[in-house]
Amino acid sequence: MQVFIKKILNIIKIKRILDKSLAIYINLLYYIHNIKKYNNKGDNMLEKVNSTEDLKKLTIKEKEELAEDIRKYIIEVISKNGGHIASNLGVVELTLALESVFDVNKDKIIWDVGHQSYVHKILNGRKEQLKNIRKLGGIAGFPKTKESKTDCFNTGHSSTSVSAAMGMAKARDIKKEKHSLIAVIGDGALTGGMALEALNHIGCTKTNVIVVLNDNEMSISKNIGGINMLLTKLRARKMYTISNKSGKKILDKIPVIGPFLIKAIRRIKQGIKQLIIPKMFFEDIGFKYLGPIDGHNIEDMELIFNRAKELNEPVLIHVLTKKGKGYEPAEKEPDRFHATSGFDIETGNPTKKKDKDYSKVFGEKLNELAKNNNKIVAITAAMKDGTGLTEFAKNYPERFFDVGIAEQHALTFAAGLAKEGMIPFVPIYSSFYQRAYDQVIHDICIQNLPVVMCVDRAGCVGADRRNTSRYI
Ligand SMILES: Cc1ncc(C[n+]2csc(CCOP(=O)(O)OP(=O)(O)O)c2C)c(N)n1
Repeated sequence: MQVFIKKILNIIKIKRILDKSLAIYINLLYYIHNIKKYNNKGDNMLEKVNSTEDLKKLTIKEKEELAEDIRKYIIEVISKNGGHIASNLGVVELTLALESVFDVNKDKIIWDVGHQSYVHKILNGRKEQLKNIRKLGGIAGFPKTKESKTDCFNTGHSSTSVSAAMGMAKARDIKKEKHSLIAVIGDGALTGGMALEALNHIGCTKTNVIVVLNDNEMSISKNIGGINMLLTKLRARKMYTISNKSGKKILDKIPVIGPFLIKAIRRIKQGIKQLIIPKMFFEDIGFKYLGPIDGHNIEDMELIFNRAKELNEPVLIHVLTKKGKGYEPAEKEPDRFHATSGFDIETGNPTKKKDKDYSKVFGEKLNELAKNNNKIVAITAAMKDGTGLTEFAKNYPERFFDVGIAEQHALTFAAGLAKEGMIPFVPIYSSFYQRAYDQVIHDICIQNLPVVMCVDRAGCVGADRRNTSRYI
């Protein structure tokens, strides 16, 4: 009996020692974690990151800090130089997650329009040069293959990324190479016919391309059209959240087996999600649809991108972001901050008063004419404010049409209106009119239809009118 009691006491002693050791081990882990946190406090993460190799070494927490530093830097620079600020603030986490998972030196990321590529430029050798963005001799505001190997395709005009990615993917397959092709396209750019033509091609050929749909519900102004209606339905679905924060925190505290449990639970959740999401538009045209996912949650995005990387089929990842994220004036007025000249950071007000320009005069005159002639209609391809049609849209909503980023459709649509006796006015920046040459010739000129084509920002334009010159 005595021996038995002794044994029990020994077991209790051993258990106590083990408990104490475990407690010391856990405390030690917390201590190391806190020291790390303390050391990082106040540091500028952006100063430490000079490449995507540096980025890949960071923890999620550090990447979140980096995101904030990048935002501050972009706001500082663009408040002086002007530029596409709202779109860039919206893709900070998205860029960090993409360039953490994919290898920019091997994989190819194509930024549609390319106006949102500042974060990519900062991470890929142009942190300092950003200060000279859009200045003579400075770096461009759009991806430029001449600037960096990591800018793998020049963009500027909307809706080209998916076609280019498809072409590059087919070349990869013919050459028997192995890398990922990623097109990052906004919900605005997705209204462009070319993007839909490319999705159609990829889906039916089952080409391994990843399309990241950056959905912020905005083109330059609020996005419109049937595609937007489809996205609204998809947005209403419960967000695809993988990192359940509270559960994860508890599991994280269990040393050794905790992380394994988290991974296992995530896999199960992903499997279930795939089962319960019914077939939908993108799936019906041949894509695996993943999403919607929070475009400001780096950890969730990394998990999804890693998953997409493993799949050998067309994948569309629906990411929800906020245009202007992190800078209040831009969050409140994302359209004004889509592309801005210099502004005061505190108030968001422009530093220079804007002179009355061509578009304003055009808009005022058209308003006046439309008052006495109800056959006058106005069409824009997602550029209501830029082309001076804001007042017209307010005064004559039934005679105003925003067709999305669809210049070709805008012109043939105008031809149809003109054929039936209306007088359509179509103001489009000269740069984007190029999209509709065939429609101008085939549908309007040859049929001699009275469409008034208003070519804005044409010829050699000054610094105030960057739209024509900036792509050169
Ligand atoms: C063919 C063409 N038409 C018009 C434009 C002008 N434009 C530049 S960005 C943009 C809106 C793009 O919206 P989205 O793709 O949703 O990107 P976001 O800025 O919202 O991130 C437009 C209309 C363009 N670049 N190309």
